[in-house]
Amino acid sequence: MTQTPKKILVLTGPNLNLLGKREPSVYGAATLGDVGSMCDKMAAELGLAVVFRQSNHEGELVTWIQEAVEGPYVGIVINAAAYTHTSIAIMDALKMTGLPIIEVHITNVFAREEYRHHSYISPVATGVICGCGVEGYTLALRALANKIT
Ligand code: CA2
Repeated sequence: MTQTPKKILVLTGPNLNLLGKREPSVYGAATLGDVGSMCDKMAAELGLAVVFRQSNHEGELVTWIQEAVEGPYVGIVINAAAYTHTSIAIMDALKMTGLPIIEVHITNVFAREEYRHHSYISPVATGVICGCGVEGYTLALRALANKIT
C-alpha cells in the first residue's frame, strides 16, 4: 500500500516574489518559481511533499502558520524576510505550532547591516540556515526530514 507523503510548509515573506528579478548580486539569479521547483524535487527525493507559499503580508503569514497545525503539516521551513527582524506575531504563531521549524536566509545576515543580526524567529526555530543562497531551502528540507523520520 502506498502512503501519502508527509507535508512540509515552506513559507517565504515580503519582497521574495522579486527573487531573480531585482538585486541578483545580493539574492542570486533563481526566481521564486525556481526555488519552488527545487523544493518539490528535493521533497520527492526525501519522500515528502511541499506546499510552497509567499506573502508580502504579515497577517497572512500568521494565518498560514496557524493553519499548519490543522494542515496537517509535520514541519515548517520559513524565510520571513524583513519580518524576521520585526515580527513578534510570526514568532508567537510559530511557537504555538509545536512543529519543527527551520529558519532560512538566502544571504548571510550576520555579514550584513546590524539590524539584520537579530531574529525573532531563531529562538523558536529548531535550526537556522543562512548564507547558502537558495540552496538553503533544500538544505532545510533535508534537516527536517532527518528530524521527523
Ligand atoms: O537573506 C534573506 O533571505 C533575507 O531574509 C532576505 C530579506 C532580508 O530583509 C533579510 O534580512 C534577509 C529581504 C528579501 C528581499 O527580497 C528581494 C529579492 C529580490 C530583490 C529584492 C529583494
